Amino acid sequence: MSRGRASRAAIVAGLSLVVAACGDNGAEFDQNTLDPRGEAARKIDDLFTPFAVIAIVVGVLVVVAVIYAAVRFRARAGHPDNPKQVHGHAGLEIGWTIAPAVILVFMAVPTVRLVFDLAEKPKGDIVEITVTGKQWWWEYEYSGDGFRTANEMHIPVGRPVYLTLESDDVIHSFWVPNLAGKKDVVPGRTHHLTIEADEPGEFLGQCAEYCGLSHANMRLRVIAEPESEYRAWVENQKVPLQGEALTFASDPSGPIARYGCTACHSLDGVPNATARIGPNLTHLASRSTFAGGTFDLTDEALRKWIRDAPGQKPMQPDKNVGMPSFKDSMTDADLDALVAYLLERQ
Ligand SMILES: [Cu+2]
Repeated sequence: MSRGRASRAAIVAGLSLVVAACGDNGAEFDQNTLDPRGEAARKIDDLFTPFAVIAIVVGVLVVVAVIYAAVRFRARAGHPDNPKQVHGHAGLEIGWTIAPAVILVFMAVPTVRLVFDLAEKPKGDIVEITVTGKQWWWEYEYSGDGFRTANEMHIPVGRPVYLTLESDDVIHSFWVPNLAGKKDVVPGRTHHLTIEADEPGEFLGQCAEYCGLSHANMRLRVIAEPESEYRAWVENQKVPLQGEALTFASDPSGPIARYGCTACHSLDGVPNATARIGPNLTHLASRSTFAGGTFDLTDEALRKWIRDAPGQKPMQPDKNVGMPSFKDSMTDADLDALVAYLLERQ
């Protein structure tokens, strides 16, 4: 293969890898900040697009000028053709200092205005959710309704959702590109972010700040629903365990007690089962994914996970980060009972 062909092949291979990264994730909207589906994201996009045009125009002008100068004034035998020297030319110096400064001020004013605008707490009929970043999943507390869930956030369409962002361990970053900008989630600090969706749909998000081994497996979904469906979901989440499920989960000789599940996980309604190290499992069956949005919630995936979570997703149980492995300690019968309980009995 000639060198030209080889480099063309390399470029095509590289580009196809990049394009392959934009695969189908099962959600309707793949993380695309250029496809705004809510007010905050749209305001950012409305600022970004004209600025991108300005940047492209400036960039093209500079590149064309550089190429022109390089070609026009290149060294040629017998042709000195030196350009006229302009060093110290006051008019030019002032001109090329002021022109970029004017462009920058023109861009800075709306940018700063939007930064303050987006930071403001929305008024009216809003939803408030406290988001806690954890290695490696997201906890959502619907404080007004008194329940906690994980990774999949339900929001009502057309209502601003004011998020309070906190971290339990290291720095994370909350980002749902179709709905809003990115906001860091920093231990010891409280940040806020407003998201809002124009239409029903499932919007993908991702932790956007490297936070350890399973950073790439710290995904999230925002599920925007019409008000009535959202309310129905909230009412369902508020219901604690009852009946057979409560009996199973509270049984002091049952698998949940024997494997110490409630040392890390909450089970609403079960006495003392309020730990927040791992996700609240009360309504796990109502979610479509688990483990930080890493796996679809299926019988097989859940089985593998409970058996040996660190084998499924890089974690550090030796440092008390993530779920331990039960591969040598859990019986098949217990595993069957736990999976059936988590998937069916709720
Ligand atoms: Cu991260």
